[in-house]
Amino acid sequence: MINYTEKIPNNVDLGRDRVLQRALEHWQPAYMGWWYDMGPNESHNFDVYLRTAVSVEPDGWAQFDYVKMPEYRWGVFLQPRDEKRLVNFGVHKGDPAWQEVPGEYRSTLRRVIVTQGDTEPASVEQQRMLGFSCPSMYDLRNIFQVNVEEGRHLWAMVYLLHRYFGRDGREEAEALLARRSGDADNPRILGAFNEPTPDWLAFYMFTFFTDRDGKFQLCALAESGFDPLARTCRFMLTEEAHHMFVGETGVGRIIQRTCEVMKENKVEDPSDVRALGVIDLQTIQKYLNFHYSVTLDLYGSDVSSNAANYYTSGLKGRFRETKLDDDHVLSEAQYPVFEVAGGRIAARDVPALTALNERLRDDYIDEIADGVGRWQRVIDNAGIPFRLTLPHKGFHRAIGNFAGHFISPAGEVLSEEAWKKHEFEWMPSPKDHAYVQSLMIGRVVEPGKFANWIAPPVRGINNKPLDFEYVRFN
Ligand code: BYC
Repeated sequence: MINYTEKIPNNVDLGRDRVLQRALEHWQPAYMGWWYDMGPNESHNFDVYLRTAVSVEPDGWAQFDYVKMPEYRWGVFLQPRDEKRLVNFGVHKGDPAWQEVPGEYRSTLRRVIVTQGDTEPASVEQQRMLGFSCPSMYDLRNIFQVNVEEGRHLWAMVYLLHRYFGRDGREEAEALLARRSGDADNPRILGAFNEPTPDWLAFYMFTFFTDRDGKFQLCALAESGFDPLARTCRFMLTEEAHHMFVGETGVGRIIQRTCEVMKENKVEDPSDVRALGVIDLQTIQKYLNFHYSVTLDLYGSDVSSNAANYYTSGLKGRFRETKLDDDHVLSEAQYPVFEVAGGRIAARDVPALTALNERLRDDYIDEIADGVGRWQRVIDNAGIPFRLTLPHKGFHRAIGNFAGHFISPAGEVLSEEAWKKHEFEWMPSPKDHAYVQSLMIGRVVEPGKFANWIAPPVRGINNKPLDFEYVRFN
């Protein structure tokens, strides 16, 4: 069970390690300072119907109650230790999993943990203004739940930094509160986390696409031979599932509402659809193209010696590593990556070890395709002849083999000029953004009411009715 009687709730017996406890208690006020500055704007006094983990077991989510977000009990929760766990891949395969950081991997491991940790506060910063334009109290509560849990994920990484990396770790933990999403001088580490999330369609796309990168990266880190990292990530994954649910159902509900309005009014042309105050399917496709492509970049270069080193040293595995049926060393295996050669996109086999970023990206794409298929069914069920498609994975990429090339969503290699001509047929234009923004001025917060551009969800949170007061504004 999680101990909530301590200043920092935890299930790692923090009280036994006074030095660590003091270090984290020292970081805690800095974290609170960051939350007050960069957490959801003007929300600090709201009572929000949040869930809090009471134990790290799968059924440990029973606790729902009103909480003021600054009083959310952020803390340190790891999945229980399996004494028999081994390093399951790479050159140390078969050794007992490490309970301390191996000296030779210290800086590499610290870097991976910092990169993971950096995304968590970044996403909170990106979303901090959205409370002002929420489509319902239900949705407002959901974004707040996502935000407090991202804050908790930051705690998870900061615990590892403080506990296992001494002074360097403490400095990195401070730096995590100093960088700012989109800041010109001190930005967040990875590209997608410096993009604005200006509206709710972007928020749902982000939680569908980018939080799912979180899932896949956490799954790869949950295979780590460094056991505390693996155990931390396992528990973070249980929190992540709700975020992706918010994204998938959010976009699904927008599509559903658009389809309802199109059918009722027998319109198909995007300008007619917009005149009725809902988001046309063409704009939804453009948002999809944008969020998908910037998220694909988060997997890093297609061919990466960093990724090979992470794997060989046993620090970061593949998706579902222990379920895969091979040697878990990858000394002989090959994997295809794509590149632009002679004006065309062609596959080339490379050593599988160097293609681990690409492989994780491909695993991710499979899951994304299923989700987009579920959105498509909403459109099909309405009898509307529109197809949502995933663009080619080379489209609009800034990292890896496709960076610097101009690939159309269909996968043609174009000149820069030709690509630019079509840019705003494929990606949201300033006008598209302005239209979506125009729907989202002011918030809808009467219990049970939803903005015109989104359908209500099928059910409420924790079996509460849709008109439940999920947020009390005081
Ligand atoms: N933007 O060898 P390469 C989440 C850099 S999301 C900017 O390909 P590597 C969440 C790279 O750092 C999951 N720079 O990279 C979601 C390297 O720099 P140096 C976050 C980039 O190391 C929603 C250089 O390019 N977790 O949790 O194989 C809400 C060469 O790169 C980018 C993780 O990412 C980029 N997109 O792979 C909240 C897991 N990509 O060495 C939370 C930890 C690459 O030249 N991170 N670079 O200075 C990693 O495993 C790896 O750092 C990456 C990159 C997979 C991201």
